[in-house]
Amino acid sequence: MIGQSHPDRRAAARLRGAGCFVADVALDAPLHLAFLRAPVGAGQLATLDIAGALEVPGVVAIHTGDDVAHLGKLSVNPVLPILREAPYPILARGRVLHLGQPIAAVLAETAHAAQDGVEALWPDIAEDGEAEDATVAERTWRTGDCVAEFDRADHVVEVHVQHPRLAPSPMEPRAIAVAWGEEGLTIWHSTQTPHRSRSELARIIGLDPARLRVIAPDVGGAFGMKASLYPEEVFAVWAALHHRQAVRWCANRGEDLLSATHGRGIRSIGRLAVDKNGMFLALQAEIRAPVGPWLPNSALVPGWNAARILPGGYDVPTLDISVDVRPDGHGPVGIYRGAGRPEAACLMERLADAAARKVGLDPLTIRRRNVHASGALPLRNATGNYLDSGDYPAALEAASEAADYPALQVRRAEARADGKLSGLGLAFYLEPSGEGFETARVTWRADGSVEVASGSSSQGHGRETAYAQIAAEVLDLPLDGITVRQGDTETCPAGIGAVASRGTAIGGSAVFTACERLRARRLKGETLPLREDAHYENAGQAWGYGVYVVAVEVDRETGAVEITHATCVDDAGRLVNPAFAEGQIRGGFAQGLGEALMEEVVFDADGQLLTGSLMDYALPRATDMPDVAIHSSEHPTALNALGAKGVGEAGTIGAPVAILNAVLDALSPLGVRDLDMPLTPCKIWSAIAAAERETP
Ligand code: SMO
Repeated sequence: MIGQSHPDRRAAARLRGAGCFVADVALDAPLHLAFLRAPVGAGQLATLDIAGALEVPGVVAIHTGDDVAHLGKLSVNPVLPILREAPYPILARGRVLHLGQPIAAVLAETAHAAQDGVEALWPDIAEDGEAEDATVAERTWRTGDCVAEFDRADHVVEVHVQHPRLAPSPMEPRAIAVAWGEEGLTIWHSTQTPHRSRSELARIIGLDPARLRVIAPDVGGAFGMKASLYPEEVFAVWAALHHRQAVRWCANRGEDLLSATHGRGIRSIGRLAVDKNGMFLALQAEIRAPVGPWLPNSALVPGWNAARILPGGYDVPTLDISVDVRPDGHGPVGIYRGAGRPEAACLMERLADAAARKVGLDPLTIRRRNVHASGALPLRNATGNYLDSGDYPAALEAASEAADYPALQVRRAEARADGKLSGLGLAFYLEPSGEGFETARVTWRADGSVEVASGSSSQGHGRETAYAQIAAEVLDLPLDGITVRQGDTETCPAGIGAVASRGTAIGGSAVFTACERLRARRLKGETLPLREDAHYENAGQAWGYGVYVVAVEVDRETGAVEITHATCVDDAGRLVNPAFAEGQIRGGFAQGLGEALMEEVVFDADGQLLTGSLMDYALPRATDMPDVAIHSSEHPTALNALGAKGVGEAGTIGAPVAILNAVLDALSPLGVRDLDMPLTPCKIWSAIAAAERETP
C-alpha cells in the first residue's frame, strides 16, 4: 500500500460539487457579515456615521472598534527574537493601519443586505501616511572569519534579489461559519490548523476552549494563507457569542487580495567569496523581510527561513548572515508555500551562477564542486542545520542525465547561432519540513474495520487517502476498510495541521506508529476492538532537496518567455503515494512559475492596490504550464518513523530561480546581468531594447 498511487478518495466528490466547504454548511438563521474596509493605508479615523446604515433593510447590527477593543492578541511563533510587539486590532479604533483593514462590521439577514449596509457607512479618515516601520525581529548568524576569507578570495560576486509580494490565492477564499448554542459554539473554518484555531480563538476572546468545536471541512487550498487567524474571523466568533446567533462570513476574491496575508516581498543581498577553482569560501547575506502592521502566527517564519536555510546545500564554512523583519507600509504578510525557502534558494542559486560566470565554469560544474559531498550527510552545517539524509551530487547527476543537460547545451548553442535568445537554468534547493508533534488515534473495531483519527489536517492534498494507505500497509488490511477523520477538534486528537511540509513526515508517522502498536498487540493475541493513541514527535526536521533544470526561449520582439524544457529531481524520502508527490511538485511548479514570470501585488504611489482582482493579478493558467518531467530519488530520513521528508513546497522553491537563471542566461549575450521577478514580457522587452540601444 505504501508506495502505490491510489486515487484521492475525496477527489471525485469534490469534482462533482459534492464536497462540503464552509459556504455549504447549513446554519440556523445565520447573521451574514460584511466589513467596511479602510480606503487608505494609514490615517486617523475621526468619525464614522452609522445612522444611515442602520436604516438599510435587513441590517441587524453594526459594530465598531470600541465593541471589540477588549479582545486579546494572536500569538506569534517566536522563531526570531521579537524586539517590538505589534498590535492585533479586530476592528480599527482611532488609527487605520493598512489599506483594507476592517473598520466596522455589519450583521444582516442576508449577505446582500450586509453589503448594502457597508455601502451606507461613511467613515471620515484623515490620511497621514504615517506607518510604523521599526524592526520587529532580527537575528545574526556568524561563523569563522568572513573578513579574512573575503580578503584571500580570488573573486567576490554580489547579487541583489527583490522578490515580488505575492497573493497566495487558494481557490476558496477565507470563510468561517459559526453555530451558536447554550453549550458552546461549533465553528466551521477554512483553516490549515483547526486545533490552533480553537486555542487562539479561546484565548483571544477569553473562553474555555472546551466551549469551542472547530471543524475544518473541505478546504479549497490554503498555501500558508489559512494557517493563522484573521481579525475578521475572530470578529465572526465574537459576534455569534454577542448576538447568541449563528454568523457566517465568506470573503470574496477582492477581500482576499486586499486583506489576506501576502507572501514573499523579501529583499536579499548576498556576497560570495570564491577561490580560483570556484570553491565557495564565505557568504555574507542580508535579508530584509517585510511584515504588515499586525502579525499572523507565522509572520516571522519567511524571514527566518530565508536566512537560516543559507547556505543551502553548499559547503560554505564561513558565514555572516543577518535578517531584519520590519513593516513595509502595506498590509499583512505571512507564510506562503515555501515561506522563505524559495528566497534562500534564490539567493544561493543566483550567487552560484554569478560565481560560475566569474570563474569561467559551467553552472553545473560549480554546483558539483560545492554541494556537500556524497556520503557527507548527515552533518550539521555552519548555520546549525542538521542535514539529515541524501546525496546532493547524485541529485545533480540524476538531473543532468534526466534532462540530457549536454543535449540542452548543444540546442542552446544552435539556437543562439540562429540568433535566438535561448537559455538554461539550474537550481539546487532544500526543503526543511516541520518539527514537533502530531497525533493519531486508531480504532480497530470488532467488525475488522479501522478508523484513523488524525490531529493533522487536509486542505485538498489527499492526506485522507495517504493515511489510509499507511494504516492498510501496517495492519495488512484492504484500503476500503479504513476510514480517516481529520480536521475536527471534537472527534480527533489535538494536533498541529497542514503546514511546513509536515503532513506526511510527522502526521503520517503518527498514524504509522499507532498502527504498528495495534499490529503488535493483535499479533500477541489481544482480541478486537482495540484502540491506540499515538503522540508522535519527530527527532528533528527532515530536509528534502532537489535539482531543477529549465530551458527557455525568449522572444526578442515581445519579451515573452517560453519554457521549452523542465526537469525536476526531488528527494522526498519514502513516498507514500507517488502520484500525490508528483501532484505537489507540479502544482508547486505552477506557483513557482507564477512568481518567476507573472505574479506581483502592485500598489500605486498613494498606496492603493492596483491588483485587486484576478483581472489584474496575473495567476498562471493551465496553458502557461510546460511539460514538467518529474523524477524522484528516495533517500529515507532516519528522523521520523516513516522515513518521509516534505515535498509540498518543492516546486515553489526550485522553479522560480531555475526559471530566473534560465531567462538571465538567455539574455546574457545582450549583456543583461540581472532582472527582478516577475519576468513580465514588458520588463524583458525593455531590458532587450535598452541593451540594443547600447550596442547598436
Ligand atoms: S507556507 Mo506552509 O502553509 O507552512
